[in-house]
Amino acid sequence: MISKTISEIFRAIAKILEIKGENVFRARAYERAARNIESLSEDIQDLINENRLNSIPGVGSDLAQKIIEITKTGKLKFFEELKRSIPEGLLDLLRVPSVGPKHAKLFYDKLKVKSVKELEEFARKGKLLELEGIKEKTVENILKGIALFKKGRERMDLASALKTADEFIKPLKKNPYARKISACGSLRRMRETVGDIDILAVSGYPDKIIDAFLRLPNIKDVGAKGLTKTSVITKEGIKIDLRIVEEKSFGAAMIYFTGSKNFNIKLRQLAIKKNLKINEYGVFKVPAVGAPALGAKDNKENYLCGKSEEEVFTSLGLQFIEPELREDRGEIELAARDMLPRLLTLKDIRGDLHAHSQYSDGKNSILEMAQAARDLGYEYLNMSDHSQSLKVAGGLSLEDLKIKRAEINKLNSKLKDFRIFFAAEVDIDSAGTLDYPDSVLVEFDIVVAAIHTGFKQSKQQITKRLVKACKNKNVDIIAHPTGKLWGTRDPYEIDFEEFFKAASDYGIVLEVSAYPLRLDLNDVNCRKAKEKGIKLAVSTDSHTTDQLKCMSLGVATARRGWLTKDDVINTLSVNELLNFFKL
Ligand code: DGT
Ligand code: CA
Ligand code: CA
Repeated sequence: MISKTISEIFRAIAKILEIKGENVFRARAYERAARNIESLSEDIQDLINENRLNSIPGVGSDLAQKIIEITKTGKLKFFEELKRSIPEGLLDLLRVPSVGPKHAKLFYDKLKVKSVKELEEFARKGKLLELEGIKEKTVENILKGIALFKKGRERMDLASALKTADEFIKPLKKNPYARKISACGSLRRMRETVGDIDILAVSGYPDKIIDAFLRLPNIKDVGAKGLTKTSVITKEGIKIDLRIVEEKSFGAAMIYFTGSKNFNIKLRQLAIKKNLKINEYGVFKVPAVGAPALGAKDNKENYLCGKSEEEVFTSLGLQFIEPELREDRGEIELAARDMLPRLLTLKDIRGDLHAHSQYSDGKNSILEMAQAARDLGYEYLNMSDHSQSLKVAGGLSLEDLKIKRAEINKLNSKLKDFRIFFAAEVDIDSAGTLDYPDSVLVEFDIVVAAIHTGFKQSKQQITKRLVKACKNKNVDIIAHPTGKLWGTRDPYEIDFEEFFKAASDYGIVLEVSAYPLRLDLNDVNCRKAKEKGIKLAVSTDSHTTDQLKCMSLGVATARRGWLTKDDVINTLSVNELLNFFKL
């Protein structure tokens, strides 16, 4: 996970530069590069090998050199020197999202705060309030930030977990002793956050697999080591559990180590009702009273099945339950009646309804974005650049819009079998007013509206803004509805009852953002929205051609929210979509 190390170093550099009062643009450039490296869907090593580092927005030749140095040595000389120029503990404080450089310096200078733990103590004891410019609200936000910081240490975001798992699974796949290998646990369920990574392998030679696993780079500590399992900690502090089973137990073990704890408990109860016993080794007949007790592993006589997940589910009288559903949220009951929904798949997706180009803060031209979308097999792309007031993100003026519209018209007349929609991601301001007047909004093919400021408003105020946006007859989609940004920002509070009612009443489509740090709406809210009859759009919010590939994360989130093809509008063909939006 070298990209994580790189983005952490860049982010730290940005903060130190800011504390030292250096050029803010330089600091921001590091911050921006960090953000984009973090959300890469490709392996950064591939980019280096193919000399494509400059395809990352914000990465020029200077940063490219630094990236190469970090991948080669794990460190950056420039950063090591920079660190020496500020007091130690200060850097840790800066990792707390709600603590900016100015405050960190203040706490350090006045209170000698040297760690996050100390900061939390001072905040709780009211000591921070004695400092100039620190109000109750500031302290409240700092405590929230600390909670977020701690949570971020305990669990990781899904995209990072997938990347790390891949680093370990890929080489093992090539190992001649490994017959099968797969991730399981919350990662296979595609949960929005992952605590630790669980990997399962089939092999007749578990010791060979364990040896090969322990020789992989990026391992810091070996926690436990047994004959058929081991546990390690990576250099980034991520725990990985590996277990090796026999072929005949693979399906049973996959179910056991994938299902959430509650799912597993339900399944076991169901087995008992059917006079069966299920564990990680297989499904077994329960011997009659008086017969010898059932051992866990080598009970050859009573073994019924366990090789594949399908046969285990069948033996319990269940339909196959997709990993994303295994949370004990009613799926087992439906599987028993053959009534599970047929979940959305990546193949069903025919276009992306939220993307940015160079017109606002994207890295690529409209044509490049369209070509990349077409390469993914899509039929359309919604070019939703930011609206005018969002200056930091290059929001488009009315004049810019005219030029953009002309360019899209020209491209559409040239591109065969592909349609670019003229759109905008229009800011919903703190009063719920949209950032372009209706006379402008009406000109767009599709209007995506979203909140980008005023996150700290009350639940009531935020809900009012969203409802007001729903009522605007030009709004089609509301993007990343809860504003959550993993590790940085908790979702703002919304009265979902009221918001969903408005979306449903006014036919507003809600986004399931596939952007790795968002996944918003999340699984639970997807399902609630669907139950209210709301349609959803699974979109990537891409700022580069590369990010278009993150669609799979949004699809996974939608699947966890029980969504089917019919619930999601970007499974429609161009013509069906034109019809849907009455274009
Ligand atoms: P995480 O790592 O916190 O994101 O969540 P999981 O679901 O990956 O949980 P983990 O790593 O503790 O365990 C991996 C799998 O093992 C989990 O999906 C279900 C199973 N499992 C864990 N603890 C128990 C348990 O106490 N009873 C049963 N039946 N299964 C368990
Ligand atoms: Ca796990
Ligand atoms: Ca585990």
